[in-house]
Amino acid sequence: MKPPKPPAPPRPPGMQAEKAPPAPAGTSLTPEWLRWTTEQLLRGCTPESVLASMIAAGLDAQASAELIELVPGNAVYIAAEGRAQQLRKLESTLANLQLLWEIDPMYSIVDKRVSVSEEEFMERYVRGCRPLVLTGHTRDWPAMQRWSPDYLKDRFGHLDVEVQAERQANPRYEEDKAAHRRNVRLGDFVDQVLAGGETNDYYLTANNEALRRPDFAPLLDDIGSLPPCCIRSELAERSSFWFGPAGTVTPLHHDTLMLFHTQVVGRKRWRLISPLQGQRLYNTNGVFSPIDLDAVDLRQFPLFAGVRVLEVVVWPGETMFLPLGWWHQVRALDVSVSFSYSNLALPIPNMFTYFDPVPRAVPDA
Ligand SMILES: O=C(O)CCC(=O)C(=O)O
Repeated sequence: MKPPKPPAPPRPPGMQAEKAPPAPAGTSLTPEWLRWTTEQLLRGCTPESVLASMIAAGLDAQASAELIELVPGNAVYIAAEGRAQQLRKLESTLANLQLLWEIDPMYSIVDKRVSVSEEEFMERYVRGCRPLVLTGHTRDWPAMQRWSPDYLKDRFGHLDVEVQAERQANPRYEEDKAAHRRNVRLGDFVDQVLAGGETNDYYLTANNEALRRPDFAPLLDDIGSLPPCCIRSELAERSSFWFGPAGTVTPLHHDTLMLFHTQVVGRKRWRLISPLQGQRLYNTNGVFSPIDLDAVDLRQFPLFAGVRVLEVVVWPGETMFLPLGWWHQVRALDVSVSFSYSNLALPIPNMFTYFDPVPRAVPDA
């Protein structure tokens, strides 16, 4: 029997328009304003709040009101509204799934386990999409005894490596990482890290391809037992080496695959947010969120209110497992050497595609 048609879903109540950028007196309603207005209405903001924002920005009240009335009749708007409604439905499903996850009283605790079987790993952590810290499998790693900064300098100090530099001059240092690339002697970089104290200014991150180079290959011989489901023959291809001072911060982002990240020297604090809450993280550029979990501005990012952030400190010898799509912001608490790898054998490809959301540029005044 055909079920009765449910009533049209209500728009999210009280959705307020964003603050519009200031416009000098006499500014006309450029195509950028048309885009801004359309976007606010598609987000479900009330026409009144859109108008109030435009007037507050210095635009003519009559012209703004006319534009707001005109936009919903536009064929492109009508097409986009259908997609926006689908998106809201998806977001509401994800939000409810998240609430189901949060019913678990242990939701906020990141498990630390000495070891897990492949079956349990696959069931509870991969399919269950839960982060995990493994504490036992590195006991046989020669790296744990060897990879001090001094050893790296003695053994590989003459080699060039790519690092990120001058990060503190640019709040978007990861998004603009190409501009921060520098080639330096590893020995000089070790000296800089050991002498420089706590800073986020320089960091040898996974973007370096060191482990793909034959001269760094001996490092891979120092890796012993691997966590469950890892394919050893793919280790060289799918691993990265990290080295930096205390104080480095990798901003809030998600990866496009699942991976392990082992601390060899020093501790890192990981903050983690469920992929089901991604729609509250204002992701408009690639895999990044503009939110800094060390200083969240709820006036700028009101949707973030109530987002659950998990936190765990990963110690030397411990390995973080990052399941599909989990957002993370990572701070080194000490001088840190780490090793990450994504050589997992999974029933699905270890890679998900994502589309860059369109950057929400503000209109030019
Ligand atoms: O250790 C870091 O600074 C960031 C680690 C990270 O984001 C990763 O391995 O995906």
